[in-house]
Amino acid sequence: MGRLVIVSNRVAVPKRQEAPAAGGLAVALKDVFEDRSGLWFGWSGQVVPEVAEGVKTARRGNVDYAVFDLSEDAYRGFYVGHANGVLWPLFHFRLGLLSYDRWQAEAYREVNRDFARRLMPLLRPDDTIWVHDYQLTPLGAALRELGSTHRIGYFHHIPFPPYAVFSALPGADALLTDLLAYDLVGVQSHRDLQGLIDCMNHGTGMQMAWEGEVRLRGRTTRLQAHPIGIATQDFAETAARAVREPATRRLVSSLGGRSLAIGAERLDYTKGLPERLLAFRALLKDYPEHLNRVTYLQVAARSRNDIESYRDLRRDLDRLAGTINGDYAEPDWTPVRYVARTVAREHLAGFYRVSKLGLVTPLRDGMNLVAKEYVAAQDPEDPGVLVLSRFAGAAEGMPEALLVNPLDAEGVAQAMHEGLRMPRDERRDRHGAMYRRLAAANVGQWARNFLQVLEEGEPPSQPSPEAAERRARTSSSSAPGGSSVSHRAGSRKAVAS
Ligand code: ADQ
Repeated sequence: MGRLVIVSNRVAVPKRQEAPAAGGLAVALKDVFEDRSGLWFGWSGQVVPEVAEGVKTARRGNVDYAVFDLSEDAYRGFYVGHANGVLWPLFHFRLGLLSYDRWQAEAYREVNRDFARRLMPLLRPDDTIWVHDYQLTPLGAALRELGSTHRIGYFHHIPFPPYAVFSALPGADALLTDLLAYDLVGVQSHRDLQGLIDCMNHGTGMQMAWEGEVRLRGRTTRLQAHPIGIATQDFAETAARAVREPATRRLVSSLGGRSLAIGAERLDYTKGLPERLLAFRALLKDYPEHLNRVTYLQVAARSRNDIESYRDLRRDLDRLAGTINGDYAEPDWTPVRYVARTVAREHLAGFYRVSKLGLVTPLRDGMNLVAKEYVAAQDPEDPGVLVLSRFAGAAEGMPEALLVNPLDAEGVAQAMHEGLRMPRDERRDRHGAMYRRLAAANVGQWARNFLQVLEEGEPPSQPSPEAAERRARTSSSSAPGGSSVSHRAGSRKAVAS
């Protein structure tokens, strides 16, 4: 078997004796890298005045790491400007926050070409390449330009909107066509797959339907949903241990017997933080029995501070938390505890476990791992309740959560109220169903499934019932003209003319 080459925007080279990072891709790939060797390639996270040729390398276990630095201009144009100032809001349906600049769009493409130029000399003929996320969408096409004939897969971690939204991006169709350089394009949910297929149908002139395949110049590109998971059992064990640790015990004793509601995320405008604070205020206003009985802990790790909309968000949150506390606090009770920094993973796991409510209410989210971690962390005998935005990819696989529209403060407050009063049997039933599903679909399995389809062309084991239903519907409607469509068992294939 050839090597697995992972390409991600930022690469943290582990210190020599370090265990793999507790979260993220490193955990997903841990098992994969036990059986095969690999190369992990990407930006070092460093910005330097003089960028050197080539890459810096290090070997850890079976994996070679190869990283390079970015210049200040590349960092501003590619990363801050186009990736985070244009693509991030675009993919999260926030057109009003887009600040497009042609120079930055060109920097984005140039940095992708630079990734390709530096990677090509490191590749072996039988390598499989797996590219990650929106910063690197055009990388596959840039590698093909340089002659790569490898199997290349791409996983898109964030939502994929329909074409009516996506086409707001200048050069939208070129970016969609770039996706056809991949052998497999994975997204998080069936809703995202629907968006991606809608974009492909309108933006590339090719028609396809559910679990689509597109053929262009002899290459078949598959488009599929591969919902990412977490290391479920591992996280559950960490949480069970963490309740005995001082950090969790101190938190519990500080509550003075009150219930705890928790939210944890990066400080990002997609996560619905101000809306959640407003919903908590509605809880206190509409259901006064919770006054002085429930405390809301919000842990929000600062991120992307050099983008204006993130600084504005920070200011809004500071003000809102202050106002709610000013209006509702008692001398012995602060309704909102707001911690704007990262918290050690073990502590977070313990905090989830002692929280009666997990509040995960993004306005849009590819998946949202916090929702899964919260469920994994619960005591199965006396679990808390997850209040979950229907706009998180996680909602597709967690129908037993209390699903809410995060923009409806009173509706979210009602769900919080219901969660705080939910009988134990019902909590156990809902939690058990979600936990079983999470345990069966952990993150190592996600990586193996994706790679199996990429390397062996096997379809994913079971389409969701929703997808099967939609597929039945779409296969009975006729495809518009412009490309030939051949029917196969359960899917359609589009061939570019
Ligand atoms: P993110 O937008 O970063 O990821 P998410 O999936 O929730 O969002 O993952 C965040 C991770 O950071 C979780 O493991 C969480 O425990 C941790 N975390 C959050 N707040 C923290 C804090 N204050 N301190 C310490 N740790 C904290 C992107 C997409 C998601 C997709 C993932 C994975 O935006 O939709 O689920 O990639 O594909």
